[in-house]
Amino acid sequence: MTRDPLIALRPWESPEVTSWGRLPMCAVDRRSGAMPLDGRWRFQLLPAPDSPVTGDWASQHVPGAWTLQDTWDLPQYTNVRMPFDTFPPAVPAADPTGVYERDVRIPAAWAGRRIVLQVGAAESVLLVHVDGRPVGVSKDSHLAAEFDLSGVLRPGERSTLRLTVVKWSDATHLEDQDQWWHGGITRSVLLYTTDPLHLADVTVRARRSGELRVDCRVRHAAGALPEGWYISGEVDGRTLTQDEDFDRANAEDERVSAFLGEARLLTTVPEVRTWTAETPELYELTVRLHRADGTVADTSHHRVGFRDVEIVGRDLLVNGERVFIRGVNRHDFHPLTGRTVTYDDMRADLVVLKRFGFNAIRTAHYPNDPVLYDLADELGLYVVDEADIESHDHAHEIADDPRYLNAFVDRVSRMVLRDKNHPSIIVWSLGNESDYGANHDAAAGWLRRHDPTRPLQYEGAAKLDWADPGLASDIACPMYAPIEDCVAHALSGKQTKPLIQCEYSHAMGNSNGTLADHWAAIEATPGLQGGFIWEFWDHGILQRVSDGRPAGRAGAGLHGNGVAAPGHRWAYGGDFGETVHDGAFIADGVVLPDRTPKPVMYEHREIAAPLRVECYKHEGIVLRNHQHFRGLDWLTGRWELALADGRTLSAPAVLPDLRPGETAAVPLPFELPRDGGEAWLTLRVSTAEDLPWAPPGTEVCAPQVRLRLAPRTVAEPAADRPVQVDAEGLLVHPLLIAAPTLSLWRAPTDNDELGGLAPRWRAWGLDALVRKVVSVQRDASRVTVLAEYAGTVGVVRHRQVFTPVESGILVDEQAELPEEFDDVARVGSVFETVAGLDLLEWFGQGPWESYPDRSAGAPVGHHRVPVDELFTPYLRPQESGGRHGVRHFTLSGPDATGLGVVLDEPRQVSVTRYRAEDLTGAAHHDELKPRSGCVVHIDAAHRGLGTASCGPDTSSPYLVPPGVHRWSWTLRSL
Ligand code: IPT
Repeated sequence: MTRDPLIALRPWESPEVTSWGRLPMCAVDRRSGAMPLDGRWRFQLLPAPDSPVTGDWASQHVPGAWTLQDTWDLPQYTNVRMPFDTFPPAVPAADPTGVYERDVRIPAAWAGRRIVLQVGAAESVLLVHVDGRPVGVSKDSHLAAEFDLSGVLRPGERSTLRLTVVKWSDATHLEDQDQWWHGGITRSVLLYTTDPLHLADVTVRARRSGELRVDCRVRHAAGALPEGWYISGEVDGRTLTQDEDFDRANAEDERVSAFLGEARLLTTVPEVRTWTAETPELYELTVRLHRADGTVADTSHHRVGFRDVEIVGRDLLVNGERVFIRGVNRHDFHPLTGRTVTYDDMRADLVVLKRFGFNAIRTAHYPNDPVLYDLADELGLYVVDEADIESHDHAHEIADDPRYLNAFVDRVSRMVLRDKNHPSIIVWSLGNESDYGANHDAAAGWLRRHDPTRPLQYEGAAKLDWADPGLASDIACPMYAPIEDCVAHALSGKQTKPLIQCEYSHAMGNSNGTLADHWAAIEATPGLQGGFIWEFWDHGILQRVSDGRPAGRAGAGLHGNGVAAPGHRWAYGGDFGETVHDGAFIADGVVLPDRTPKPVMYEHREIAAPLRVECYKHEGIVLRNHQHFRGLDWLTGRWELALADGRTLSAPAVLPDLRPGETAAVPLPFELPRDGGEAWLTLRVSTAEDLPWAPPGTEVCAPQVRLRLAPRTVAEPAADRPVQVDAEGLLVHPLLIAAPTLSLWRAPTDNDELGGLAPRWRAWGLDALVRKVVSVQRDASRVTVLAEYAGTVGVVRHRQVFTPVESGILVDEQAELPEEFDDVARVGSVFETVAGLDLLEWFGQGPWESYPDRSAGAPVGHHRVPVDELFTPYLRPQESGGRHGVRHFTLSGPDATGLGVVLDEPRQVSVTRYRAEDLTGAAHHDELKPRSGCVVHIDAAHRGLGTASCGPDTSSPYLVPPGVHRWSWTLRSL
């Protein structure tokens, strides 16, 4: 039996115990001037919290998860289901427990001061001992815990600090978020000191009118406050004044306290530069607490943004404007260090988001590292700050369980107390996927009283009735709602709340189909304001293939091209030997695990374009400033005219002076050449100045307009060059190692698999159609081949007509799909080339990957990309590398020889090193062996991507119907 009372009390199975000895949260930042305790700590991992600590110490780096640092306890991924099957609040007896120890020497100069220990984050229960004496307990894996150790740590002396971290607890049932399970101390540990007389909290309210109000709470370590203390403050050099009305009212109402000091400072900043995500203007505020003699006892620095948030009718307004929320859900994540992220990591995340047009983050699904909010204030991103509550697997049981009431209020209130001064935070969120119960209303009640300046949201309440979410949500914030439902709600006359989806457009694998359609509807429908894409990261952990262990901090490093370093792979659920796991569902971000943007990012960037080309009219090109708050002076432009004949003309653009929402016509920058065929005008828009998130010249969008359609051309037959086919009717060509055949199969995307399409396609036998030649007919120089492709439930009749023409061979194709095949992945031709053709050049949409329902961000032009760079290494290999709207292309070697293809109309084309079956059969990239030649698909029709792995499938215009499909293309040698 342990004699340690903290262990004997078993706080890991007591939901009523949220903490013991833990200080209240506050917004006074103590990071600067503190004594950092990061680095190596003595460590041992016990099989259970009540197992005896031995003399057998290893070491661990703090901050960091032990699951990523060479212990027997490895990461495990589950989504909804818990990693164990005990009912809340119980946890399994086998409960990995990390014991961290280190010695600290307290400077003699700290004598007489308050000494506070701050543990940035520990999951999921933290027990604190100093020299064997229990001093504190805390829960909530994503908030700091502070303990006043003034009487315990002795200045000038050495003490042993022990932090015991219990992995599974009653709190784990509240932290059932869709992510990896880890254990450890994942944010920094430090000690700081203050004068006994100190600022207990500072609350800043700064309005767009320039009014600033600063409320201070003052305490003294001994309890009683000394006489004569006072507060002073300045904002950007302007002195704040003491609010005497506030003092008088407190005195009259007998609110003046002997042990809680309160003071309010006021000022109004004239001609204030207001804060918005577009204009993240910050002012420096310093607050000082003085002793009666005027000396400074404590100081607190804040960066203040002047802005208002309010809901008026069904609109969420920032500074009076109905802003579009172009958001993303972001976890604290890094492929080497898990939930431990540095300033540089977070900054890099936000820089990527800004460059790709995002203006908002939901801190899914817990308060993020505190630095994240500083960066959001500074770079300009709206934040929905979410409390660490997700009881997904036992949502209903916990939402009304009074044993957890305390935890709900504790988690929400601590987040708000910590983060309330950030201008970037415009909405609070009570958590995620926890059903709806009285515990939510309790937390909402506290929140509404404490911070009336911001709306709050909670999907679990809002989903019951978008128009009447009750106390727990001011916003209708559904997840994965079909856009038609959102539009119908907005048009129903019943809408009462702004509709901003807390999650939409699930980015798993090759996904985010119909994003542009979503936004067209949002922008056209009053009442719809946007949403948060699920999610920013693909949470692949870098894993050594040789021993299956996480690469960890000292790992192989990151390449920066989306592919794991040689000998490594991106691990997903199941890869660490877990038997209970949810596979690749952890890889559903808009960036790959090394932060390489997936192609959807370019789609998003264009959808979010600050400057639009509206149309081409007789008076010229109509441009629109599509921002909410600023002009175009931070941008510069260049016109580009792409002609089908291969020419690209370019000219500098002079951007008009447009206020938000304004339009203007500018003259056509080029005399349109008479010849040259189809013509597309693109405005390449980049940053004109050096911005905190982009150097000058960073492209932010490339809006485009078509100036001329393609003329119809007819290929002239050339009878003197016969076409060769073999006995099976397969084309024989010196550049092809596999002749063009019919393809109805794509390596299933995650959406295809989880949305139930791929299983149907397999049941129809589309992955293994059996080709049988029916007839080969020669008519002069023309060869007609009829073939049948048999699946398990239907037969596709396919006809190919090969005609020699001036430029090569015209291939005219027709496929007739039986009614049974009513929704297939593609109808088209596939062939394989000889090795050595390593460069793809095309006229069509690009340069990045695009698909029929994800092609708004790929302008038509002349593009050239090495074949090896065409493919996107989605974590679980799948259909990838497609290019939409291709008119013609060449594949060439270094000597410029190779093949060329001209298509009858813009088609979906892909050129990769992999057959669809190579990709279908692989679970990770390191299993794939690139072929030396190219696998080329030319599709008459290609199904949209949709988002069916979690949410709506693609919509009907992007489906491939049964019946007759026709397409033709000309193949030539270069
Ligand atoms: C929703 C979750 O909130 C999120 O954490 C993630 O799991 C996402 O789905 C899917 O990747 S909940 C889901 C059951 C709709």
